[in-house]
Amino acid sequence: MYYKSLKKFPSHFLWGAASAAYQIEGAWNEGNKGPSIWDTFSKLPGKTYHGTNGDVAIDHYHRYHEDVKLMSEMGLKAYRFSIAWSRIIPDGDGDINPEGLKFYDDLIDDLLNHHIQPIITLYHWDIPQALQDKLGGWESRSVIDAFKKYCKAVFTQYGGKVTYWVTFNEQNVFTAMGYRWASHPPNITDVKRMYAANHIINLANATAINLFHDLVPNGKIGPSFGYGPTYPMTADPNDVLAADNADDFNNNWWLDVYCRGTYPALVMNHLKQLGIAPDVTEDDQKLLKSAKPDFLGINYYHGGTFQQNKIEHPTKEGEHKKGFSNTDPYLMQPKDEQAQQPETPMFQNVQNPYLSKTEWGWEIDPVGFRIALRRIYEKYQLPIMVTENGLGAKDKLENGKVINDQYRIDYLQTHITEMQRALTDGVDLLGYCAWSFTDLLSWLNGYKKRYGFVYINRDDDNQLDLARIPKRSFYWYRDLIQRNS
Ligand code: BGP
Repeated sequence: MYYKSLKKFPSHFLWGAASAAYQIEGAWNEGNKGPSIWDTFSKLPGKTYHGTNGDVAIDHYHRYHEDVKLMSEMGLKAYRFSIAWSRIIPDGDGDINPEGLKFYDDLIDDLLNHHIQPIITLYHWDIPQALQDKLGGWESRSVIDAFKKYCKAVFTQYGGKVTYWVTFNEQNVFTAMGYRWASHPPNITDVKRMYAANHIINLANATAINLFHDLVPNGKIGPSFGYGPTYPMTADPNDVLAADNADDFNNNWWLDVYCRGTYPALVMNHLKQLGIAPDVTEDDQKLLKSAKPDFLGINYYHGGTFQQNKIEHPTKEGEHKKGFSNTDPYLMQPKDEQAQQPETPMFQNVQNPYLSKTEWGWEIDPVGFRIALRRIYEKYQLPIMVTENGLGAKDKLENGKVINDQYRIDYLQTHITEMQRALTDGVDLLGYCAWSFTDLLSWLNGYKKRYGFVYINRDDDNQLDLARIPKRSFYWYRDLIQRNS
């Protein structure tokens, strides 16, 4: 497409930044808060980087006023944060905790007084530990009622003053990390259980959306999905097929349910054959169909490149006797292994030779951002809110007060330019929340992987003075917001 000039961002465009409760709040056992699964998991030996955890984090719980003041100095139009369920209902489904409600009331009022729109995430990975212990967390259908109770409490309390709400943050990420790779709580390695829990979370998502529409008729709600566009490694139709498969497994498996209320047929068929598909009842189908998000939240960091999986097992005659059923790559894996790794015959993830990477090996792909926004919008025709995008880097504090993070400015600048191209292409965009406003705890990488516009003076081992120091990118983003371009 050729344009004489790029379309301007609308005057109401929500330039924002994002965070999540566990990564910033600290005060993990204050204000009558109950423990969440992250409070417990982060203390298991060897699970997080150098044993880092969110006990103190960046102490936002006590310093939110200072943080909001900085947001206002920057001119932020929106701030996305999550509510810790275990502050509102410490044991998950019992009494509502007035102190928890008050904390977020004060934060929201402070934001509104500074003309910053709050965007609330209901669930950023921290189910109360009590529900994990009592019900088995997201593996039990009865957790849906508990989630509904929590949602009702916060919709009733804040629905009159907050327009934008996110249901679940990156369901694709926390189910895979939590139930398949045991690198997040609840520390499980079982693909069948992952698909089962994921289905229950879909039902909870639909329940929350329907409840919201009843209780907050003027509000807007949708899930935030961790999206990566899929590319074939070559024009070999087998690689194209592999990229399609990856798109189905990695993206459509969630997005189709959120936006259309149905699971993609091909993946479902594959999982059924392997005996690992979730149990979906007729009532479930009705519920999923009934819940329509008002917008889609998209977290974009990078996509993925795929090729046909050239399974390394030899394809000699008689191989099936040792557990291989055929020489077709789709059938030739040992059966139990295939049930644990259902994607293996479908695609293989490879490096993209055209892209550079961050210090943590994440591909840097601004054009992929435009591709992502266009593909999603074209397919689902829902307004999109970019709920996360940013660069994790090891920033250096110079002379005790300067952080020259030009690399972050370059990253954001190129991504925002591609977003503006997507806008010009016709994508309906509500806002852009950079990840993150301040530095914060990276779930598995501690405090040295920094994303913020504001440096926090602490490291992995020491809390230090937790001083807030605006980085160079802070002033750059402030100017961009002022110009609205
Ligand atoms: C997203 C999460 C965020 C944040 C971000 C950066 O997946 O929603 O909570 O952590 O990724 O990830 P990391 O801290 O692992 O670099």
